Amino acid sequence: MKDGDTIYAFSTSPGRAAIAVLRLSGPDAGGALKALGGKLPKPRQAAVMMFADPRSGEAIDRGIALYFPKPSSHTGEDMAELHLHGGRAVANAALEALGAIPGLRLAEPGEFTRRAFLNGKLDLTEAEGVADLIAAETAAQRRQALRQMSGAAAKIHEDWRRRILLAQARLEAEIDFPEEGLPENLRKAAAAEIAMLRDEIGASLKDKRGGEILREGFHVAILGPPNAGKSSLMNALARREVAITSETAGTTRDVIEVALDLGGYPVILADTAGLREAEGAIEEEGVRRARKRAETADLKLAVLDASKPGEAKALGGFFGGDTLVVANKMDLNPKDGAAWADALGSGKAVRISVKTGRGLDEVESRLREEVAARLSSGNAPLITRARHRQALEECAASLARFSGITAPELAAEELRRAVRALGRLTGRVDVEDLLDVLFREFCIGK
Ligand SMILES: Nc1nc2c(ncn2[C@@H]2O[C@H](COP(=O)(O)OP(=O)(O)OP(=O)(O)O)[C@@H](O)[C@H]2O)c(=O)[nH]1
Ligand SMILES: [Mg+2]
Repeated sequence: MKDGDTIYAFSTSPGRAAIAVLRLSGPDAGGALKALGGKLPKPRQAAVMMFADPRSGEAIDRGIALYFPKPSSHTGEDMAELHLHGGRAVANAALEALGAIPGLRLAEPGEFTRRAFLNGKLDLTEAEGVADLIAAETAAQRRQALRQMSGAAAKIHEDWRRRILLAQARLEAEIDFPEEGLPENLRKAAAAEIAMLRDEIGASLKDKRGGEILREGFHVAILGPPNAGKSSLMNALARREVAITSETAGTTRDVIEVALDLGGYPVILADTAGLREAEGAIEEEGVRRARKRAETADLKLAVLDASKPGEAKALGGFFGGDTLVVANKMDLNPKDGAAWADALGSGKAVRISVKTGRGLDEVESRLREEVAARLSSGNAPLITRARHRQALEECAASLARFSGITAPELAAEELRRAVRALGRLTGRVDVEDLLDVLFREFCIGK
């Protein structure tokens, strides 16, 4: 792979569509567009053109051409766009014609974004924002990705980096010129600045993983005794028959997942096996999986059969915090089962009947509230990936060590480490191993 090559690829998914966009980037992008369209449009102005194969002169399609000379383009290189009709024959003819032009080659997955990154058009978190925006499936995911793509996180990281560098410079002035009578308070100023930064970075780490959960989905595990109506509730919430339900206790064994859009938040519901002393190895494995799911879920949705108060009693110790309790089968006019359900959860249980539909709206709105409370915690979260958290934790740890060190050389070394951790976050340093993995996310339709 050579970065000086001119690359081309469709930016739109393959298959039939009204329009398909073919992009070129590199020194020969303008030349190639001229070869197919006969002329170069004015920079950044759309022009209708007949595109033809330069070898035979045979017409390929009539479409729109755009030309973006460097450096004001997405990649920072000369770029061209051909808006063609989206069909296989047109696409193949255009790709063949471009392939025959010397110096041009098909782009590798993610290569356009990679070039934009290498040319300083976006930092790593902004590039991740682009990938997240393309992958976004709910409104809240879209908002978060758009914010990140627009540089909200990059701006803050860069501000932190600059301030640590300034503190480092102050400290190093003291190390390099100890006898020059530099003001005593240089080190103090550096220490005060770092203390402030520790607070700011510490606050961003205390985000209850909101950004990561929003990106990946909020996991809700449906748990409870066998036959309580867990699978029935999941089907009702999903509005389709995802899981098998039956009057036989122990019907569900595997964990069954379904993705929901709950008021703009992505929620992954997991139905699990009923919790009891299992009958046989398969059910036992199902119960083990249910318990494991309970441990990793962001929220537990406990479903109890309100007509069987004994079951609620037996499960008393299991759920703990982060549990929304639901008392099902209220249509059977239970006596004190619902009261037991109340006792299980921290608040009042939601009384429902999947059979009659009673209370289902309330379950949905309570779920939505729980998710919204976790995911929209005041300030917009900066951290949307484990990679971000790791880098910020390293940075915070270095700053914490800095505050405990008196020898200026060692203190300065901790600041250098902190800067390096932030550099990894934005992609200033140590990115080589990340680039390939990351930019593959931009690969459209492959
Ligand atoms: N009367 C009544 N029956 C219900 C209600 N909800 C579910 N059922 C019935 O209860 C039985 C068990 O429902 P499931 O949804 O399979 O229960 P489950 O909790 O998934 O059971 P396991 O998978 O065996 O743990 C089925 O026969 C359902 O039709 C309800 O609100 N009222
Ligand atoms: Mg079930």
